[in-house]
Amino acid sequence: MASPRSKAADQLKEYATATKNGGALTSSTGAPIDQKLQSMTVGPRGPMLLQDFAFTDEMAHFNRERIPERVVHAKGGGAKGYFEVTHDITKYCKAKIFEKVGKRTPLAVRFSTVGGEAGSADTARDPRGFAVKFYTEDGNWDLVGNNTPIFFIRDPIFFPSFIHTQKRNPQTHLKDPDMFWDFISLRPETTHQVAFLFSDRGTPDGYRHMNGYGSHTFKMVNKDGKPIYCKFHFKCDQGIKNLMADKANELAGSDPDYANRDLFNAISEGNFPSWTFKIQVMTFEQAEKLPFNPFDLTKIWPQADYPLIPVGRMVLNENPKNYFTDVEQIAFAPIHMVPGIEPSPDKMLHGRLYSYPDTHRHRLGTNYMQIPINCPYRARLANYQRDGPQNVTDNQGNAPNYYPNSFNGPQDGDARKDTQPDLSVYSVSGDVKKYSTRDDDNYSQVTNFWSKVLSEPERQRLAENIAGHLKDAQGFLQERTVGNFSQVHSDLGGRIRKMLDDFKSQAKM
Ligand code: HDE
Repeated sequence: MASPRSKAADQLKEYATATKNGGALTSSTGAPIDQKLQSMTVGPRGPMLLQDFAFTDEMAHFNRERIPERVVHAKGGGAKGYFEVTHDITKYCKAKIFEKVGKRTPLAVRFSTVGGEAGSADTARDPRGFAVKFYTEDGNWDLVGNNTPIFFIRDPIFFPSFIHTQKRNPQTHLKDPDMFWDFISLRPETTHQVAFLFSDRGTPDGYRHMNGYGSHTFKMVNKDGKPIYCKFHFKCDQGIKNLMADKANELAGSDPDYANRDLFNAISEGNFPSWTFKIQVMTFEQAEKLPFNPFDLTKIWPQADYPLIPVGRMVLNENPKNYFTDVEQIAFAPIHMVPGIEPSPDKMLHGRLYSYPDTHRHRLGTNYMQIPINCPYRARLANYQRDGPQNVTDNQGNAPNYYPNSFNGPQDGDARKDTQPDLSVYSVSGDVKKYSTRDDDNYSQVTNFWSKVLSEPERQRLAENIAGHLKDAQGFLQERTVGNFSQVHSDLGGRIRKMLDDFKSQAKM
């Protein structure tokens, strides 16, 4: 029996059925091309003529086809859909997206792995990116999160080094367990996220069976200008499903595009994945009294104290028409916020507020916001930015290009006497210095994860997954790492040490 073909496998067949006749082939100038099956030569054996524009036009474009891949999150897949409000949270937030129950806002998402290159396997043990762009009437709001509520580090100054340790050794160009475990064990704030990563949730079964988290603490502001801290959660309606380590490894060889294929097929078959969107909130007074730093990205807010509040639903019901335009060129940035959503003081978030638009200007160019998938098409765009490479708009026509001006150019809220300021007002104080956060309680939430969240088989798999990777690092790194995990729980440290010892005795046999 022939194997059943999926929607993804039949993409070209479906195009042919829908299109019937592709029309005349043209050059990039729109001129019809007479012959595309042979180049133009003097005599049948060559040489070629430079006047063959059908050749030079295409070849020159081909030579420039690649743009830089994302420095992290290079491999990914995307989709489009909508957000629908199911519960009223206007007492917390004035953002237009939450205006009223039943309101729908279009969106685009990109899911990704983190460390691998654009062609790497979807089933790698790695966090998954979970980035959402909401096209609101007040501009685009990007919630650029992961499938984990926490992260490896709590100070952005470590990010480039941390990522280097997840990538390739500068000489061998190989993934290097020494680099990985050296950094992890030198910086014990990584322990929480590493425990999550080596648990079953480190290898989700595709992109449809995982939660998403805004991860950082953000601020929501209501129409009276009152702010409240918040966290964002996308709870997966399909149910959580993870791949066991053996299966994930097998798929890495047999179907490295497993997650992308799964997402594309599910959406084309009308099996639309959805997530329930919830928030946690914390008042400024509660934040003051919290025994730990509420802006520390290596920690969660306990749900018993800060319960999840339902808000809405995200549905993905449309595949990208073109991968490059809709997924490769999509440019998310945590600083793409809208009135009603603001940053908290989280320094990791602040590092990211700078980093993303900067990398987009390198990867996509100065005018990356004009690319259709990034353009805030539901808002009215009016500013004093002009020109730049690859400007493809009307460049705001004949409107004045400086501000302030006396000639009716677009005005800011103050000049318009807008009584609803976009931003909340808050005050901070403190001594300017570089504060070390190395010892800000790296273990107690991980102990809770080990003792109260994981079942016994899950605990055993966590220890096995760690030991199976750590065994390839040098002895002193193994020791330091076991030391850190022993601070989570002596049982976790003990199990890893025992497994490492077993590996050593097996190697001697
Ligand atoms: Fe990112 N991250 N990141 N990150 N991140 C990027 O932006 C960065 C962090 C996340 O599908 C880059 O466009 C810094 C946390 C996702 O296009 C870059 C820091 C979280 C994606 C960048 C972090 C994320 C990225 C690379 C520490 C979850 C993919 C290409 C301060 C809450 C988005 C790009 C997509 C991508 C920087 C940490 C999520 C370099 C500096 C924490 C989902 O700008």
